[in-house]
Amino acid sequence: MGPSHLLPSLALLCFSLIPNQVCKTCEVSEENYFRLNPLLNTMTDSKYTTGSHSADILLSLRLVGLQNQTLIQPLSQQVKKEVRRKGLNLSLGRLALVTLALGACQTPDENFIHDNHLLGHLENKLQAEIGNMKAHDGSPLTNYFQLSLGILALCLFHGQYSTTQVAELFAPENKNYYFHGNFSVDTGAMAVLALMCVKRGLINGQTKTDKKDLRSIDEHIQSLVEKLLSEKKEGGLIGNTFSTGIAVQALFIAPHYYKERDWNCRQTLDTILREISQGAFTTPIAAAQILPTLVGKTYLDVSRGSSCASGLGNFNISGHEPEPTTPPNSPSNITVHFSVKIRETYSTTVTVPKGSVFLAVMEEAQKKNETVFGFTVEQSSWGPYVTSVQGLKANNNDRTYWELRSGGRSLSQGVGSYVVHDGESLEIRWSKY
Ligand code: B12
Ligand SMILES: *[C@@H]1O[C@H](CO)[C@@H](O)[C@H](O)[C@H]1NC(C)=O
Ligand SMILES: *[C@@H]1O[C@H](CO)[C@@H](O)[C@H](O)[C@H]1NC(C)=O
Ligand SMILES: *[C@@H]1O[C@H](CO)[C@@H](O)[C@H](O)[C@H]1NC(C)=O
Ligand SMILES: *[C@@H]1O[C@H](CO)[C@@H](O)[C@H](O)[C@H]1NC(C)=O
Ligand SMILES: *[C@@H]1O[C@H](CO)[C@@H](O)[C@H](O)[C@H]1NC(C)=O
Ligand SMILES: *[C@@H]1O[C@H](CO)[C@@H](O)[C@H](O)[C@H]1NC(C)=O
Repeated sequence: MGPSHLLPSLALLCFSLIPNQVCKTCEVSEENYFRLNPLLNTMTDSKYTTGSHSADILLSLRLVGLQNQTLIQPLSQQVKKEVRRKGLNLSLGRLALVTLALGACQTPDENFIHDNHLLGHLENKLQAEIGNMKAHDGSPLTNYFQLSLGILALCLFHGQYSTTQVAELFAPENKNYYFHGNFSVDTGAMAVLALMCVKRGLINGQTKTDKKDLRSIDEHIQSLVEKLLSEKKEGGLIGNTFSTGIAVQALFIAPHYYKERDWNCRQTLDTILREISQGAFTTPIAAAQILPTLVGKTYLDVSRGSSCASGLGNFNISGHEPEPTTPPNSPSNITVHFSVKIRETYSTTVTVPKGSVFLAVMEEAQKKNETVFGFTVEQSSWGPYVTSVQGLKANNNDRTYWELRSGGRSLSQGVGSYVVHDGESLEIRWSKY
């Protein structure tokens, strides 16, 4: 019996820990599945089918039990192709997502993991991250979100990892949980998922039990859950719109660590459903990260084959909603202020069509003055990520990055998604996280 059988399913947890009522209502009910359509449409939109997020989409669709092979098969091919093409150049987190996606729901895809020694590669990449932390003042090659994904994949598929190392790395005071001193909800939540899996392995005797490791892992989970709950916002979001999905997964899987009154799950669910209808999850990856949560699934269900059959099952994707009608003959322009801040601030004013995203503003500015506003992006699963401006490159070892800001606040979307407004003051700032 795998460790996954130790914890009762979510439904059973509800009976034992939280009044039945609360739990039943904290999942989208079948008659409301249509409210998930915008998510499924975004995730399966053919304009996004290539790209580095296939694993995230495949994992999400499999977790919610979607059986439509017309959708699943091309994604599965895409994921395998990515591994063959990029091989060991995949980051720890991408490799972990690939493993989770191919290993989910006990399909023949699982063989690919073993045939291509993905677990061995994950083990090596995890050690490389730890090596980098030793050489660079505790900074990993990537980040703690990816370390957690790596440990989660190793834990679920019985790879090798040291629980002592995990207990040391994931102490809640570690700087990698924080950006600018702010607790990163996404990072903390992913750590809770990984730690809960490791804890199950220890209790279950899957991994050799060391009482000290077990105790400290337990304390870490407790403290991280408290931090997550302290990031609860009015309306029930935890962190922001995009971190709430993973945060809720963490709270689902760790119900012993908080009291019922500490969190109104229903309120969180309702807010998310409202945001879906308002079009908040328009990038496939954002949709993929929230979807499992809404049907009560967590990444720990990956190794629970049976749970894949439930959920959305043969749920029919309704096909595409009519695109929101933008009046075709009004290409009106807007004017925005844009500046690059390093030590000095370099400013300009540019005109872009109404409805443009941040990236369009940067491109306009670049046309005006390549030296000052020249920049590079890299495609990532979330869209274009700004890697350099004026030739100055972000570096994980120094914890430097290009931060997007508007009117003095940090943005919660990237240059490819954030729609700019007339008269807005945008800034891209050389920052340390
Ligand atoms: C770690 C992280 C960062 C690190 C990345 C560097 C590092 N050390 O790894 C730092 C702190 C620098 C960062 C910066 C930003 N981030 Co960030 N980040 C994350 C986090 C926690 C994990 C990403 C990850 O490794 N995923 C797993 C791997 C396997 O996937 P990946 O695609 O290969 O990962 C790469 C990209 O995700 C990229 N990346 C990280 N953040 C962002 C944001 C955008 C918009 C893009 C296009 C790419 C990108 O860096 C990763 C490592 O190379 C996610 C949380 C989440 N829920 O996904 C937020 C998250 C993706 N970031 C987010 C945001 C908003 C940003 C910023 C735009 C913030 C800002 N105001 O400047 C900037 C990016 C600006 C730019 N230069 O283009 C949002 C995106 C929401 C959205 N709808 O677009 C998320 C979801 C956090 C949140 N809940 O708000 N981020
Ligand atoms: C891996 O990355 C390196 C450096 O970015 C590159 O030179 C090499 O060709 C890549 N290998 C593969 C198999 O993509
Ligand atoms: C950190 O938190 C403060 C206070 O909530 C907020 O004003 C600031 O924008 C946050 N910084 C970043 C980069 O998210
Ligand atoms: C989905 O559509 C198919 C064929 O159109 C139909 O047989 C099936 O019952 C539908 N499933 C659901 C859950 O509506
Ligand atoms: C499966 O997905 C394809 C592609 O999106 C779609 O055309 C087809 O109707 C779906 N089948 C069912 C039964 O939902
Ligand atoms: C918007 O700007 C473009 C390019 O500068 C210009 O060709 C176009 O006429 C402008 N449209 C309006 C409505 O001002
Ligand atoms: C770009 O801006 C810099 C600094 O303001 C200035 O020295 C340079 O002449 C400008 N180049 C062009 C092509 O306008």
